[in-house]
Amino acid sequence: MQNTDNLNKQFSIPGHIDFAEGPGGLTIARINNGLATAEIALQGAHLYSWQPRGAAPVIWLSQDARFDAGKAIRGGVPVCWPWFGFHEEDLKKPAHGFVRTIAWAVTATEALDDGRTSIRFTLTSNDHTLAIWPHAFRLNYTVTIGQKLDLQLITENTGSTPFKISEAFHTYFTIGDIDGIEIHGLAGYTYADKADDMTLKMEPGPILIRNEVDHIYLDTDGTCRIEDRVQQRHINISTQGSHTTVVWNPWVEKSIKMGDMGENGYRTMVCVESANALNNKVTVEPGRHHELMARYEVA
Ligand code: TA6
Repeated sequence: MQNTDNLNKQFSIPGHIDFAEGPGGLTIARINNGLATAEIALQGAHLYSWQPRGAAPVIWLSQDARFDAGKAIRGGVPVCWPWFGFHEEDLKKPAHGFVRTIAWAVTATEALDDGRTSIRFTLTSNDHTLAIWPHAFRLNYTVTIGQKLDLQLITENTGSTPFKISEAFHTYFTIGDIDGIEIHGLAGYTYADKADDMTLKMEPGPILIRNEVDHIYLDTDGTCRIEDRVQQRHINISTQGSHTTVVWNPWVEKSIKMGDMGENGYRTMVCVESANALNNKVTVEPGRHHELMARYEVA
């Protein structure tokens, strides 16, 4: 386990990135360059804050988020891997896979020529993961912070048999108010409605959210946009290697059940998740790799 002293010795870059003890005693990376600020917990390589200079925060974090060892942080960008949602055979296994609640290693940091900062997290299969999921893998997750936010998750199959994954950047975005947004770019796509027994439906136009929404859009090209009338901005989302897009807002009842969404938290957040799930699962052959990338930009 890397501690803040050896992380700072090996990977801190003045004017870009350093490491500290964050909320709940979790080790965090703090990025503060001329272009933006961000914070990422090493647990789950979980980015939970990103604010471009001159803009309001873009990534939402619940006021009641718990930063406990082994507990998923409510908000930010949970990395869901090697399965999205519940495990298909064993409901006792953690929802959204196991990588968002275990420690990743920092393996590189870089100050880029254009002023951005990148940090790479690596997670390699071990006895703990093999006991949950019997495949050898290496994950390299590179986060690049500037006026845009770039996420790149590379899955390598280091074993001798193919494996199939579903995955997502389960990103919580900050919005002015849930009544004041529309999500564009998913019209015409078929989605499975998780709040209605996974019934397949067609999205007719821009998405308005007036109750619980849990839509898994299939065969998408991953480009979409959140139009936020209250904050008078758009959040543009573009991807590579993603063929599923999930739109989720828990609304009132589900928020109360979840217990860590904060008072009326559902009103200031929406999840738009760049994923591969359901019939968009990805098979990775031995020795091969698969990339999932997303870029967020405020306009
Ligand atoms: O992506 C939407 C979803 O699958 C919802 O069904 C809800 O379960 C949400 O993820 C949050 O899941 P979590 O395990 O983080 O509470």
